[in-house]
Amino acid sequence: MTTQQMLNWYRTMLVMRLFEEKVERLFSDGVIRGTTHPATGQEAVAVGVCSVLKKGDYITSTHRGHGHFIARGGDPRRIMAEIFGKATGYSRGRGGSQFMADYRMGFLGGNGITGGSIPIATGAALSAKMKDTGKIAVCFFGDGASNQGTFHESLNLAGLWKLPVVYVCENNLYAMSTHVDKAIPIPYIADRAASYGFPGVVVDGNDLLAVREVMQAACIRARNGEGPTLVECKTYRHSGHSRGDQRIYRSREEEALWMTRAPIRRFRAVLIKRGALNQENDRHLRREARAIVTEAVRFAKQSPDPDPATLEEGVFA
Ligand SMILES: Cc1ncc(C[n+]2csc(CCOP(=O)(O)OP(=O)(O)O)c2C)c(N)n1
Repeated sequence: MTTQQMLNWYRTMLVMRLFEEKVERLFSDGVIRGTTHPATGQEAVAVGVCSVLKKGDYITSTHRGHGHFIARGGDPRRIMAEIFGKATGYSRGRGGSQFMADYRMGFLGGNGITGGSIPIATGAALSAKMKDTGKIAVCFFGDGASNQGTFHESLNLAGLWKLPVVYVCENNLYAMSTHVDKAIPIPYIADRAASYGFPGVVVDGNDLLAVREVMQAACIRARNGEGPTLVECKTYRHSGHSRGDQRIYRSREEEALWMTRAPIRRFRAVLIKRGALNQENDRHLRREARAIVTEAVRFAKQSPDPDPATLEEGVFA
């Protein structure tokens, strides 16, 4: 782990945060339509997880996936263009916020169906095993998704067949407005892995280096043919579930408490303590991150709309 790598992770978290804040503003200003699910506050999970992956490894994402894509090395310009519905977007403007993918880089897509990407990652891991490609699959999903049947069916098969997959549960305490304690009768989602014969680990999801450490062990297991791991990352989304959510189901005190554990500020403190970050390079990295997001918006705005003549392309019936 070099200083440069750590600074790159820090900058990626800044880009994720500024990107989400920008998207929220563009929606509330009516520049882009539809809805969006920001992942502000969950940056350390995405960056920590992606920091240990190899080129070609598979990822599946969720309805809250802009940051997953950015952390995996997706081009923020094309991610923004997709949210704008433009032809230059990752899904040629047809998917929008929740449905962007790039198969060439192994990013198998976000998913508007809660838990919908869990069997996709499991299938990708099965293909990697059958073809002996050495690739692994990583699957992001929320605490709510871990109550879906598809979660249990997927984990059962992955455990049975010892598939090279890491299940990453971003436990941000809420599924829309439902607190996890009202939905799950056990304290740790990670414990669910025991039913399927593989380890489950709980980690502080707001601590980038802790996430990385746990993921490193899980990926080694997967690559060695020892099978899956379920990693439960305890985290918190700073914003509402989606645009327009007034957050009446949780207290401002709870939010303030979690702000003290905010992942970017925490990682910044680590970098300062290690002598890697000072006022000057911090300002420089922030400026760079802002420029990346500004350029993404410029690119998206100037990109063409999809050609109506291509309307039926990619439509299967
Ligand atoms: C099968 C299905 N059921 C319900 C919904 C509506 N829905 C959208 S997001 C969401 C909550 C998901 O919560 P969680 O998995 O914890 O992810 P988070 O939003 O916290 O990231 C629900 C219920 C859906 N999209 N798909």
